Amino acid sequence: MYLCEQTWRWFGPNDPVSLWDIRQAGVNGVVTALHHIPNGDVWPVSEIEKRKKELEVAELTWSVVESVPVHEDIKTRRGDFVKYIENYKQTLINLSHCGVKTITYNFMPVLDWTRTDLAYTLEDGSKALRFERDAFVAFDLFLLNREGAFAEYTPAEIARAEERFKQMSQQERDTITKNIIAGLPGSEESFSIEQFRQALNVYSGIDAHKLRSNLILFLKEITPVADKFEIKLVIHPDDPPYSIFGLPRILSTAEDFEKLLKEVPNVSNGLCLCTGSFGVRSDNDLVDIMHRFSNRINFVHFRSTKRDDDGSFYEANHLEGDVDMYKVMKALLEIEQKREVSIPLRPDHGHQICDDLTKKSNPGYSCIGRLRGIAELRGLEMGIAKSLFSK
Ligand code: DNO
Repeated sequence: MYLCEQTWRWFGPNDPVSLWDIRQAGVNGVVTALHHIPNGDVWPVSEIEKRKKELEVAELTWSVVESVPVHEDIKTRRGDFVKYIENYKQTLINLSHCGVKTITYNFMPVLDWTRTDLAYTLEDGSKALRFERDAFVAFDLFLLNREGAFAEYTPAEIARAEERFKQMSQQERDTITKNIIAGLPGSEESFSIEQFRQALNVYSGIDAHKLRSNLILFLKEITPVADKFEIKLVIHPDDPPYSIFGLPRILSTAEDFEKLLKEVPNVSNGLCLCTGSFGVRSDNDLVDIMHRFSNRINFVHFRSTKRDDDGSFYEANHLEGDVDMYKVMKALLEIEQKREVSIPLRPDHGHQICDDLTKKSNPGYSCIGRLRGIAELRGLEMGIAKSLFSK
């Protein structure tokens, strides 16, 4: 019987959650990255080995890299993109030499994942991450003052955002600004308002078609290397899965990934199925995505979101919200039996609960909240696996 490989994200030595905490969560595999290496530089073998040794102290192994960031010059195919693609290839080779073979990346322009509220209080007193559409539009229109932004929203959205903006204290305005542009964990980029405006401007001539073709050109260069070294590249979907700030988004639906496969059928071209990111769209059928790309899914983020009617959502407990975790887990286990592999999964994000509420942690990456998540998922997995597959 093939079960998932249980993993946990760790941000390196500065992560308030220790490696022993991770061991005690009942996990063996770690998802980590060399966050201290500037975006675009080659990851040297010595640094990769050093990280592996750090993990070994707690008898943990490096299962998945999340992420090797893709430099903005590669996404825009400007500036030093040729050099950065070569560096990317070398990083893949170095990781492979060290036995680290599953590599996550994303192709979201300028910003990685985005939330407006990092401490949304739920009824039971726990805190969750939230994307509030009105607050987001208010930021875009009245704090960022992005050129052309008014034309992208409906009159009703503008009116609601105006109202929302008026109600905000200066402190709330500052917090929203920071939440959106100062960089969430793992995003590797952080901007001031002025830098952010400039970064957006770089995309003025780049629509979804162009961005997609830049991604395809990038994949055509790196997948032969990945194939040769038996690396699994897994692209992380857009979060949230639609355009923000007028920027193109090209990995928000199953069709988006299908387009990549059509152009780049190489075996290393895979998907990180993030149920929380895809799940924000009601037109994404997660079980269908799971089966449709069964040979391409090589990493899974389990997380559930609860949608509002207006495009807002908050992160729910792992077994609640809009994602049917039972069906998703069942589909994943079926794929694993068919492929005869264990696919790494991690509990993506968690609430701040119990002692998390009084401690400092990376937003979304508290210890006890994620422990609740992995414990629930592990129980779900065992229940399904034993009832369906044990002889
Ligand atoms: C959020 C994460 C993202 C993700 C990267 C993948 O918690 O899912 O930071 O790791 O976008 O490249």
